[in-house]
Amino acid sequence: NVMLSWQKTAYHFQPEKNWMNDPDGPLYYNGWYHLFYQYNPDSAVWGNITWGHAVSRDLIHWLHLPYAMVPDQWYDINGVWTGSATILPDGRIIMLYTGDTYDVVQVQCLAYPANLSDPLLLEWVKDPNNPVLVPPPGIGLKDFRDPTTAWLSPDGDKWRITIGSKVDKTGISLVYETKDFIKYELLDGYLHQVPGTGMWECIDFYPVSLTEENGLDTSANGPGIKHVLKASLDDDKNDYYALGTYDPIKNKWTPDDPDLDVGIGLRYDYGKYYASKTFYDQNKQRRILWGWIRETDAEELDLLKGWACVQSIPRTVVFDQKTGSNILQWPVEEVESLRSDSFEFNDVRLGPGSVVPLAVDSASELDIVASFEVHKETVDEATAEADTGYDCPTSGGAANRGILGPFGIVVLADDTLSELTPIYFYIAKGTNGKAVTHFCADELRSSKAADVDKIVYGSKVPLLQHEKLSIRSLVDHSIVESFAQGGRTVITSRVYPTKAIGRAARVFLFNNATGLSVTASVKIWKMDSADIRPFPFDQL
Ligand code: DQQ
Repeated sequence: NVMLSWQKTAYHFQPEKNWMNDPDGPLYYNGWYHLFYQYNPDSAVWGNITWGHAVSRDLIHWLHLPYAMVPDQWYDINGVWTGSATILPDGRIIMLYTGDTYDVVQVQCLAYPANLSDPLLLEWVKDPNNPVLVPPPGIGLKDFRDPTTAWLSPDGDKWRITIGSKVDKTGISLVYETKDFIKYELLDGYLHQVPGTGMWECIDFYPVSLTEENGLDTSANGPGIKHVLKASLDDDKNDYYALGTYDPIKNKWTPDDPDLDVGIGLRYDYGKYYASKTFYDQNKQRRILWGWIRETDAEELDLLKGWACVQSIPRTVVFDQKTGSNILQWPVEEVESLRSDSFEFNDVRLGPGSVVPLAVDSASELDIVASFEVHKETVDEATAEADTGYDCPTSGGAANRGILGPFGIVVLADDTLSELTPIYFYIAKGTNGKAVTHFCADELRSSKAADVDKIVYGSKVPLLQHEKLSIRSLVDHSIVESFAQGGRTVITSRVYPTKAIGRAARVFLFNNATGLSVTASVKIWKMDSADIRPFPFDQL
């Protein structure tokens, strides 16, 4: 039975059933992490959008709570859409979200917890002044959504938010200033705009420290700080970010590198990953990123299985001090509490064309850390003959052999490799003649099932001299989240094996390069399932 493999994930957050999309208003309050999310109470496809709500002590184990907000007002009757939380210095919590009105206009609305002394923040009140913002002149009635977390204005007595939109094909970020979150003033110009990028959904805007490992409060600015601007492009359904500088007086953000501007440069994730949002975790002084990961099977199958979509394992986000040109994403340390039995394979030599099974069975829930040593001299010499212009998505996948790649791991495979998902590096020649390392995930042979996407994902990964190549992969039944070089390049895959499931799921090392030997060392942990309890729960 093919549907056997469509089992739910074991340690990724998802509702008990039905459809989920964007993470909303994540926050830490009084000992609990709160996650809200776009939810359809009635079906496994998008619609009737309501705010689901769950709480956790550690971002891994969750308690489902009653809906935080349902579409019950004229201004959000067509959907309580995406929004963000702001915790004010006096401890109040502000929730701003987009309402889709009875006549299908996108407006911004204000809500807050009914009772701040309830640590679970069960009940939410919509402000009687709603909607607090309607589309300004010149902005399409359906192009005005997803308010960000607020940050303090330079004089410190007002708050600013940004909201995504577009003018013709130019993606833009409008900025509003407010004292009370009820009355707003639209600031002149845009925080930023990029021609050709279309509608910007779910903008995120936050500071990162150039020198410290910790995350920063959303209002932080000054020397030693850069700002990340992220937009979710409605046109191609990917999350693009860029590093830059925020001038709060001019209210302008400028990218460090115009060639790597928002929407044309770097992505958070080169697989399935969208509508993400960060929050500052004041509990552990870190910035945490949540992202929505949709299914890549047919909609009929989602309806049959009764559920669709998961949230990523939350990731910490920091500036990459080594490269200076990207952020680093890494699964929150709490996920390591799920690690149980471990297996180590050290100094495995992988000659050209080798496939080495690793003695781990029931390999559907794993945390894998693998490193690969290649000899620099070999790479330098061979690069001259290596192929130029390699690109994971058009490469034909891991079966295609080059001089210096592919090599890496194979997950969610069965014994005979009739199903397999390779996660790998491929070294090619860049346009300047120097070696460029690519990081890919190949779904082409991931499933015998017909009605599922089978794509090769990936992109370049920056590498410093003398660095080993490294992969971290979180495998959870139908999802594989993979991080190269400590999180410089990330790929999330949804795969639906029909044979490589349960006890039959295996993991391999491979080297399909023709002109390169690599030495691999791998540590693998089996992962326990997360405890995600329905409401009402017996005990806390
Ligand atoms: N999802 C929400 C919108 C947002 C989109 C609606 C992004 O607010 O723009 O469910 O996935």
